This record gives sequence, C-alpha cells and structure tokens, in this order.
Amino acid sequence: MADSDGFHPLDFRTLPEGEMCHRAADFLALMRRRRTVRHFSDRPVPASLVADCIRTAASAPSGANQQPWFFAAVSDPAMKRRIREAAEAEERTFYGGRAPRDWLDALAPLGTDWEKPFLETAPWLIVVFEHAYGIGPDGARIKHYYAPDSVGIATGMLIAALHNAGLATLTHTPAPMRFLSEILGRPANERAFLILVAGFPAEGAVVPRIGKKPDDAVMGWY
Ligand code: IYR
Repeated sequence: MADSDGFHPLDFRTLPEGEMCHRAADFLALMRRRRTVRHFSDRPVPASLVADCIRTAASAPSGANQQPWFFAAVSDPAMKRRIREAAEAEERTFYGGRAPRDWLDALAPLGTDWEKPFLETAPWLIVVFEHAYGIGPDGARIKHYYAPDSVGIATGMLIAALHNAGLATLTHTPAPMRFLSEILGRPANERAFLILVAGFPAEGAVVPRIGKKPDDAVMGWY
C-alpha cells in the first residue's frame, strides 16, 4: 500500500525462534525482579532517562489512537512537598476512618499507612493524567474511547520501562486526586490517574514477603 492512502509498510523484525525464546525468558526474569518499593533514596536520576521512559509509555496503543494521556514529571522539591502534604491529608482520613475495615485488612500485608515521605524523598513523581475528553481546534469537546483502559496500558509500559532502566517504582493513588490538577495547573479535561514514584530504593529497603499467583491460576490453554 502506498503512502498516499494513509498507510505505509510495517517495520517488523522477524527473529529466529531460539532468540525469541531467549528474549521471552530474559524479559520474564527481568520483570519478576520488579517490586513495588516504598522506601526511596534521594539519589538523583537524570531527566533524560525519565523522558525516554515516558516516551515508551506514550508509544502505547490507545483507543482510536487518541493518546488520552499526559505525564507530569515532578522533581521540584517545593512541588513535591505540596503533593506530599495534600496526599497525606487525604490518606489521614482514609486510614483514620474513611476506609472500611475489610479494605484496611486487605492492605495490612503491605504495611502501608498515611505517611508518604517517599513523595518528597524520591527524585521523581510522574503524575499520570487521563484526558477524559479531548479539545478540538475550535474548542469543542472530542469524545474519547477507552481512555482509562488506554492510560492503564500506557502506565504499565511506563512501569516496565522504568524497571528496565534500573529504577524502582511505586504506584500511588491517594483518593481523591483532584489536588494534583490544582498543584500542577492541569486543564479541566484531564484527571489524575495515578502517581508513579520513581528513583532508587533506600539503603536496606525491604518489601513485603508476598508472591504472585501460580501459572494455573492466571492462565488457561484452550
Ligand atoms: N491509597 C492508600 C491505600 C492503598 C490502597 C491500595 I488498593 C493499595 O494497594 C495500597 C495502598 C495508600 O497509598 O496508602
């Protein structure tokens, strides 16, 4: 098909099957070492590295290719402090009574509480925003398709990219997250989806002794 009809040839690189198997196994081993980290060091991370990981996320498939996302990479200490203060205010009410007992019981193995020092310690907070709707050149609203799903896919790719680059991450979702739009001055059509904390783990960081479900619980062959 020619360029003139809106299509061009696919750049697909066929690999020998042995190499395919090695790559699949190597990627599995890499991704199995990913852990959600809640103790971060203040060791800096170059913005260029974070930018490449965000570019990876922004390459994700999306409904009608609308790319309904914005990634706000925050390293400014004053802005991180404001985000921490607002998030902790929400979390205090969550842990202090808003969360039902069964939710708190489900979180107990993770050892979380209202205090979120990592929001200031970690070098980067990547606030992922979802475009609930688009804005046309004439200012009219454009309907978005599968926006939350698309942003979820992009966020998964962001987590994988950061891990692959040698960084630790934490998915953090203080609720409600409206304060993030205010602090970052984002427009009304964007909603905060999550905060991805990224950096190096603190010296001696620990993670909960929890595991993943076995193969037979997560996959079936038909
Ligand atoms: N947002 C709270 C609570 C929390 C909820 C879930 I679901 C988790 O997997 C972890 C934490 C917090 O960040 O502490």
